[in-house]
Amino acid sequence: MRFIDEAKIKISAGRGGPGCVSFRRETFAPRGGPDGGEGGNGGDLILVASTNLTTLQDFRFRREYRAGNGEHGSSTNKSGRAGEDIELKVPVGTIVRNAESGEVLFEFMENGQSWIACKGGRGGKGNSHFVTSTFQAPRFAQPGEEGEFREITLELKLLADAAIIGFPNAGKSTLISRISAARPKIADYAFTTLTPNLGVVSMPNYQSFVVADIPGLIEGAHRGMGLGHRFLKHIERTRVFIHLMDGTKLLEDVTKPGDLQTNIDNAVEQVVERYKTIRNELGLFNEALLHKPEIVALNKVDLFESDPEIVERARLTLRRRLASLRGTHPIGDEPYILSGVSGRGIPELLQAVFGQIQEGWEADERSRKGSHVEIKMPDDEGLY
Ligand SMILES: Nc1nc2c(ncn2[C@@H]2O[C@H](COP(=O)(O)OP(=O)(O)OP(=O)(O)O)[C@@H](O)[C@H]2O)c(=O)[nH]1
Ligand SMILES: [Mg+2]
Repeated sequence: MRFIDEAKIKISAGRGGPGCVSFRRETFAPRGGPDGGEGGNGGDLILVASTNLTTLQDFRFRREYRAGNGEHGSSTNKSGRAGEDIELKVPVGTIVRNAESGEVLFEFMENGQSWIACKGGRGGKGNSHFVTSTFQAPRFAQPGEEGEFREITLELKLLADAAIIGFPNAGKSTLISRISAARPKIADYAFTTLTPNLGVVSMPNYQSFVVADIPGLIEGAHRGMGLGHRFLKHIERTRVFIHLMDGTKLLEDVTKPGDLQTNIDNAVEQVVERYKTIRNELGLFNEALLHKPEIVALNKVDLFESDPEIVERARLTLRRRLASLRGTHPIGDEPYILSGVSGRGIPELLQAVFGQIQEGWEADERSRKGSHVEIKMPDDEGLY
């Protein structure tokens, strides 16, 4: 399935049905009064968020949607039938904008949330409505109102709690397939992943969070190099990044002849350079991304499983180097040691990630409570 995250569509509600002009004509009431009923209301055009959708691709082929028109009113004061509503499903995380001005009209943040994007026109009143004591036989009725019309753009930003980021080939897709039911393609070439993948990670006590595997980022991503640019916006709403560093190069370097620590220092330096490249791209895309919690992990350590000393030395060196960059990111100086293949370090990583997510949830809760004003009501005795 293609991942479509933008669409421009024209939507309109239904027109109200016209009111009816009619007079009662019956055998024993030859000059009966007006009995024209009102027209039915036009249908509404409603957008509804659904977690079953993950892209806006349904809107790629069809770009115009119109709810049903209300029907004419008829004699004997019968109202016309209302026009049918149309419900368009959009993925959770969709932002609706006025196509012309760019103004945000609505944001869908929860499953099942709905918004009437275009209100149907009201049905016109029939002639019976206009009868007064001095005006007994109106020969007119009201036309139905036009329904609302809008041209809108839909923009999808994934609502994941955590995003896995890193250079191409860092092992992001391998990790998401290990920790969730997502099964993206995995291969040993760059840009295997072309669109983000979402997965749900189960935690103890029936808790869970949503993680996104983002296509690889490279230098210039913020300008559109590689695939990064199009997908960077999807990480804007996540609470925490899992920044994966590929340990393969480290293995190559430490097995070279020469002093082991010098080799490790050099190898770690290269890992850190790549790390800085990605941080730089994040900041150039949106400065706010630099202030999000980030958990750093040195991946593919199964490659040197046979030599625990190398792993530990690499970890300490990396830790020291990241600490020296402190200030550019909040908690990145404690690198995790990881293998998406053997599973090493995954429980600890998930614990740390979930801890950050929970902190974010709690902060949201506090700010919700903060804006809540409690109004005291007198008790039975009228006392406060
Ligand atoms: N030894 C080892 N290899 C790994 C590990 N994780 C991933 N790989 C390999 O690294 C290669 C890239 O893995 P992917 O999971 O596709 O990497 P990615 O980061 O999603 O790559 P892109 O989608 O291209 O950005 C594959 O050949 C994987 O088998 C790991 O923990 N250990
Ligand atoms: Mg991938």
